[in-house]
Amino acid sequence: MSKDVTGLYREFGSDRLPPGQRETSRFPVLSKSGTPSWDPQSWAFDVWGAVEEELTFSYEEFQDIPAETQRQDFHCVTGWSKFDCEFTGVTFPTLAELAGVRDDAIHVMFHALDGYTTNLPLEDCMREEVMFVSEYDGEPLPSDHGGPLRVVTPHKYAYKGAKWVSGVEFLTEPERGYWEKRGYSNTANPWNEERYS
Ligand SMILES: Nc1nc2c(c(=O)[nH]1)N[C@H]1C(S)=C(S)[C@@H](COP(=O)(O)O)O[C@H]1N2
Ligand SMILES: [Mo]
Repeated sequence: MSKDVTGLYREFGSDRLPPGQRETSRFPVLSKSGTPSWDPQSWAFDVWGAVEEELTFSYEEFQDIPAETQRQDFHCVTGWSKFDCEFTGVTFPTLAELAGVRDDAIHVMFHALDGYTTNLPLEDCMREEVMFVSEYDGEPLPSDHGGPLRVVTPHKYAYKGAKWVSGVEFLTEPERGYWEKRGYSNTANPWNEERYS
C-alpha cells in the first residue's frame, strides 16, 4: 500500500503540473559526472553536525530502519515532470528522530558519493515526503537513478534530491551545495519557477 502525496502541490499552486513544465512518462537520468560505483560491504551512511548523536549505518543497518512507500511527482528544473513515481524509503523526520536534532540546527547539507552536495533549510526537510529512497516501483533503485540510496524532494526541483546519498550534515548556518553555488536557485520552488538565482 502506498501513500499518495501527489496532492502536496495544493500548498504551492493551483495546478499539479508546475508552470513551464511538461509531463513525461519516461524517467530521464541527469547526473553531473556519471554513476559512481559502490560496494555493499563498505557502504556507509553518516549523520553528523548539530545532532545529539552522530550516527553511522551500514547498508544492512539502514535497511532495518522502518520504511514506507509513497506515490510522488518528480519535477526536474530542465523542464520535465514525471507523475506517480512509487518510492520506498525512510522519511527524513524518521532519520532526524533517530539522531536527535539539536535546537541550534537550522539547515541541512546532503552529501553524495560522486561529490555532489545539495542544501535545504531544516524546515523544508522535516516533511514526510522528503525520503531516503531505496526502491522505485517495488524494485531496488537503479544505480543511474541514485541506487542504493537517494533523496527525493517532491516539493522542490529534483536537484535538491541527492542521488547516491552518503550522509546528512545538520548545520547551524545556511550553506550552498553544488548547483546552488553554480547558478541554480537556492530555494527551488517549482510552482514559483525558482530555477536560477
Ligand atoms: N549525487 C547526485 N545527485 C543528483 C545529481 C547529481 O549529479 N549527483 N543531479 C541532480 C539533478 S540536477 C537532477 S534533475 C536529479 C535527476 O535525477 P534522475 O537522474 O533520477 O532523473 O538528480 C539530482 N541529484
Ligand atoms: Mo536537474
